[in-house]
Amino acid sequence: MLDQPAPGPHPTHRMHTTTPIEESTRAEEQVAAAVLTGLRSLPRQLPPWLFYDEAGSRLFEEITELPEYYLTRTERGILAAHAGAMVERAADGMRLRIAELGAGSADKSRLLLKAAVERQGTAVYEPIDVSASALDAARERIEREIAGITVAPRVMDYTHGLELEAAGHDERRLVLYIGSSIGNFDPHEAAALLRRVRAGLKAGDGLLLGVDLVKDEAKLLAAYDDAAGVTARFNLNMLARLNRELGADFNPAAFRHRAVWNGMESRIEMHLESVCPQRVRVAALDFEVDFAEGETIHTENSYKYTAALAEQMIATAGFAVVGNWTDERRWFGVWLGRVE
Ligand code: AVI
Repeated sequence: MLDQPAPGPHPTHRMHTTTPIEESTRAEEQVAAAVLTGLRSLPRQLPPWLFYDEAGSRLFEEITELPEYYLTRTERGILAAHAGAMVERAADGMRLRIAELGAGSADKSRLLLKAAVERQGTAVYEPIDVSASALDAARERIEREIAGITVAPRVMDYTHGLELEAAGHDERRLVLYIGSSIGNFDPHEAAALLRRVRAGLKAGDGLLLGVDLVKDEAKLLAAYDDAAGVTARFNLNMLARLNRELGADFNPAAFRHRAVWNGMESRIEMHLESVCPQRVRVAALDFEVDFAEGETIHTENSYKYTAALAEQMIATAGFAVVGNWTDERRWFGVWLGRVE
């Protein structure tokens, strides 16, 4: 994966002792299990982490550059304007070491790493991801680009919590969870995930959380249904993945991308809608599924928060809110929570 960690349960919980073959076998089993459960359930659903095969990760990178997808650009602007203040507040007079959930969005985390180096000369960066190859790429890139940063990658499924070596007693750890990835979990799961992260930290450590905020419905819908059709390709790519990995016979032309604003739940939903009645076979699962015309497979939720609800989530997870930065339009928020 590139910029974003796969939301939801990860396909593998990598242990340092497993071989690459064992890992890929386990990943295949987890894909099979998720697809069977999701296509059996009504309404049909597939988990969003299935988006991020190689092609899907590339498409997601393309999404982040789209004119309609304001999230990445807006968060980057907030970090560019306030990275120094964020680092200073998080460090609170101590040295800072920076961990990141996900292998590191090149340019956004770089702003914070540079600010840390400017402040204290050197800093340790711990990207955390299930993908060892994504971590290798992040290490190579960051060490080449930012003098003074030592990258210490951690292969781990952070959705199960953090197991990090204790920071020095003159140090504080700041965990970055940016990019609005938290929005891909339902609010209960999101608070539980942050609570597990909190359990792996000590008093004084921090969480820097990027959250997409509720706004005009048309703006939200455009961000998830762009004119160039990149998000549609990203959504439909999931079917191509199942054809390749599970010998399914989805005809991607017989499904269309749909983005819907669900105001009651405060979330954008992504669906794949069957354009005709059809039967799909998934050979590896020896399983067939019928779709009526108009029936959908629900592939993703992207929750949008009010500032008050974002702060409530952070507080529920056991952090004191000690900083908040936003953009002029208040479209995106970055919060700093501290373990007390
Ligand atoms: C990764 N995540 C924060 C993205 C989002 O906006 O929910 C995934 C995405 N789905 C469609 N476009 C982008």
